[in-house]
Amino acid sequence: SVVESAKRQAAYRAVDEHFPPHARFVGIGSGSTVVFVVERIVQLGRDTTDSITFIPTGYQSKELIINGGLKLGSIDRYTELDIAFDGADEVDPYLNCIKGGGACLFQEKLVAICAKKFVVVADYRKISPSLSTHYTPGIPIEVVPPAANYILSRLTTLGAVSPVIRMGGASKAGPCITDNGNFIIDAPFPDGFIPSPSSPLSHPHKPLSPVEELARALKGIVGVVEHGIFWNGDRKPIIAYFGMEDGRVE
Ligand code: DER
Repeated sequence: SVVESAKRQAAYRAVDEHFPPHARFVGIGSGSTVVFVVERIVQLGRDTTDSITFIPTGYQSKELIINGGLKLGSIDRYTELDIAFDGADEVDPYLNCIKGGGACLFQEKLVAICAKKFVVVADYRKISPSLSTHYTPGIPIEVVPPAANYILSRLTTLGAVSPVIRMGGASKAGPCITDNGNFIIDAPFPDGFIPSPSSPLSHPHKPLSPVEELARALKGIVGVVEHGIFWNGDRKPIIAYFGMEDGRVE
């Protein structure tokens, strides 16, 4: 399909252009686009990959690494990674992202923050003028289950519209349970966030962008483990590759 080839194009270009020749530790994200990242890395051949340890961001990612015949490591052992590749659910013009559609955002963010370089790969559907306008479930938030209902009420006061606990759907009765044993709340902010450059930590007095304001507020709510807003400001720049409908990669 057009979307599948767009994912593959983005993933292949990202690996071709950013895979460090002497990498030792590489983070592998979750979702369907990162599948093509692993596919491309495997194509580099064992002479290249045998000296590298690959760090997963959850059970699906772990399976990807194992099935690719790649050496599996873990983030609790290796916390300084050369690079991490991952997908995203929505990316604004400043490369602020919403992640968590696959409910893996906690380990994804942990691996991303430990990587010298964080590369997002996505198809054209993820490009958005303002976060939470195209990805309508809104911001995924990992929460400790007993706090879920309290957090739902706090999110409403922060402007979320009908936030919900993500259910397991056809694959599981009751709430979705993350790889860390927590719930996910999806918090829609239909008005979106004014896209703006992130304020690097080096300029703490620079006013925070609206999405950063919310990110900080979310972390202040008792019971919130982590949220799916990834932005440039908190660390090294995010690099993004988008597979377009016409086959181009941007
Ligand atoms: O949960 C996430 O953030 C994943 O990276 C995922 O949502 C990316 O989506 P994809 O399956 O379209 O790559």
